[in-house]
Amino acid sequence: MSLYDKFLNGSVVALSRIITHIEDRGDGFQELLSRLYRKTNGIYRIGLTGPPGGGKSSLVNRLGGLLVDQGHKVAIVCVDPSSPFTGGALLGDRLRMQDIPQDKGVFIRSMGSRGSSGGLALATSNVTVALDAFGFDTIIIETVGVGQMELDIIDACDTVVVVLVPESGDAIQALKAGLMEIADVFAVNKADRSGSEQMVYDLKSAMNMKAVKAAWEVPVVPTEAVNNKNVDQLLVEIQNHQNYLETSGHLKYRRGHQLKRKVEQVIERLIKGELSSTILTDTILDEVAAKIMTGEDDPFSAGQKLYMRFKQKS
Ligand SMILES: Nc1nc2c(ncn2[C@@H]2O[C@H](COP(=O)(O)OP(=O)(O)O)[C@@H](O)[C@H]2O)c(=O)[nH]1
Ligand SMILES: [Mg+2]
Repeated sequence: MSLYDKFLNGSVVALSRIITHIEDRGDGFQELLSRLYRKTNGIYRIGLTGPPGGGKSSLVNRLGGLLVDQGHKVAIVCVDPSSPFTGGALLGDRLRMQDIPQDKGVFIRSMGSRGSSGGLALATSNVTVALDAFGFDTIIIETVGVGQMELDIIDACDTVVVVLVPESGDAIQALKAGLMEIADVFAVNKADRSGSEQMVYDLKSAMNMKAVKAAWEVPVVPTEAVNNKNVDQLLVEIQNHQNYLETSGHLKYRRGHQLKRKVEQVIERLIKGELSSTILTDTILDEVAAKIMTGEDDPFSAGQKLYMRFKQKS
């Protein structure tokens, strides 16, 4: 039986191997993705982001358990751009997620920077295609919210949960990182700590100050992931948002936007690959830089000439 047939038969081992193959951009992975894409059912994507240490993994763990109890087939993907590790969940996350029993069928995968240089967002959405085709109906994507790359990943989610903690400066940091704009739901985790009520109040005020009132009012939910307090309420708000997306027609709009981005990313990646195998090789670039240094050439006309060479070849 081929790997693909085993995958179709529900083998988790085959799923893992297919994901690795996609991440490594192994032979024929594009064709494989096309085939898988035709098997997808529109998996619901929940994204959790926020500063490190806020309790995202702990919340994901609880949310995953609650979703399974509701009868969902859940996959969890932890994206850590700073980590070179790919594959099984990172040790720390695995410990925090250990109370999701394996027999509950939650699939956990972590993704690091390995094998997806410059394309972690694309790699994540490719992995989502495989999970969707496999039959999961809900995916939770956790990523640290600090940079553009992470925002790109979160941009591909249907419901975005921004996780903050009641610490001075956390809200400001979130504002700076552009997390306020992308939040569909706020979780103020570590609500057992002082200052959480103030934080909830501040976030609600900030949301109310928005110039344009949106049809969806962003809820702010205090949670205690460690004590499993109010995480069910967080899930209620996530699912309210899901209902809102479906009934308002926004889901179709978001998915359309995501697909446009996806096609863009596929093309960008193809062109980038072609560039680095034709005109952007180390040898060529070394040569050009040397010429610029001796004054024989300048970066602008050198770039233009290389570009013309590339166009003639393609
Ligand atoms: N006091 C308190 N600690 C928490 C809570 N939730 C998570 N933590 C702890 O915060 C630390 C970071 O949690 P983690 O889930 O790894 O955060 P992440 O980096 O955002 O994924 C861990 O030591 C957790 O046990 C909470 O509600 N209250
Ligand atoms: Mg984490």
